[in-house]
Amino acid sequence: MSSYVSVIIPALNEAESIGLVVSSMPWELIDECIVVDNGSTDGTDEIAAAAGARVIKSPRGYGAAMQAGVNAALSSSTILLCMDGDGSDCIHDMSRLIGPIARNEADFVIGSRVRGQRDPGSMLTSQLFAAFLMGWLTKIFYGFRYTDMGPFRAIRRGSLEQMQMSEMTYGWNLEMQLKAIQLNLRIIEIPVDYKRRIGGESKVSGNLGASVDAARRILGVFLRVRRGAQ
Ligand SMILES: Nc1nc2c(ncn2[C@@H]2O[C@H](COP(=O)(O)OP(=O)(O)O)[C@@H](O)[C@H]2O)c(=O)[nH]1
Ligand SMILES: [Mg+2]
Repeated sequence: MSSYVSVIIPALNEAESIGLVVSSMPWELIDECIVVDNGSTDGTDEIAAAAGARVIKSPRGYGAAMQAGVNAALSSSTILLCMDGDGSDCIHDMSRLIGPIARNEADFVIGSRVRGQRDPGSMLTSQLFAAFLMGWLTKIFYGFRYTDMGPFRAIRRGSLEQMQMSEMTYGWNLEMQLKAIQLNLRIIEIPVDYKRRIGGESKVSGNLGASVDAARRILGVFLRVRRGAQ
């Protein structure tokens, strides 16, 4: 069975990187590239469109952007690949994320930056610690060991739809990981390389207020999914 792949990239004020990210898409592997913008003021949307992306708008928030991208994917697409728009994720890892799903060996393939080659300074110590803590808690409470909550990942579209995602902020990634365990999906974690952002500013890890909010959301997701609430 052949697969159709939709790439989904959330992008908020990523004018310095989004053009390069979109124009490096491996079109032999993917069928569409959706960039989800919500209020960029630096022309991110126009640059992304000029580089070949389909640009859509979404309500505020990282998870809301991801969900809007999922909803907008072509009806024919069977695999969704998520990545960031700041140039941190490496295109050369994409086929290893998509391959196991296309070959029907997995339903969810998550890239672990912790296990890959990282540019110095690309991940903060606080992010490494959060990834370790979450991996440990997930092992204890769910019986599966993740080593990262990274954004670079591929999932079977039908599996994501089953999850009925509800987290609209930075907890979206973890919600997907926990629900993947709960749904008994075939999960594979692979090492992926990680670079420093090409330009612009971090909206999450490099921003103290946003990091504290993200940590709070992530913990909230952990407790909520654990209780079985939506
Ligand atoms: N559309 C949209 N994209 C977002 C939002 N917040 C972050 N992003 C994008 O999500 C990706 C990850 O954000 P980033 O600032 O790099 O987070 P960091 O890697 O943790 O520092 C980037 O492509 C951002 O442009 C948001 O509220 N809306
Ligand atoms: Mg980033």
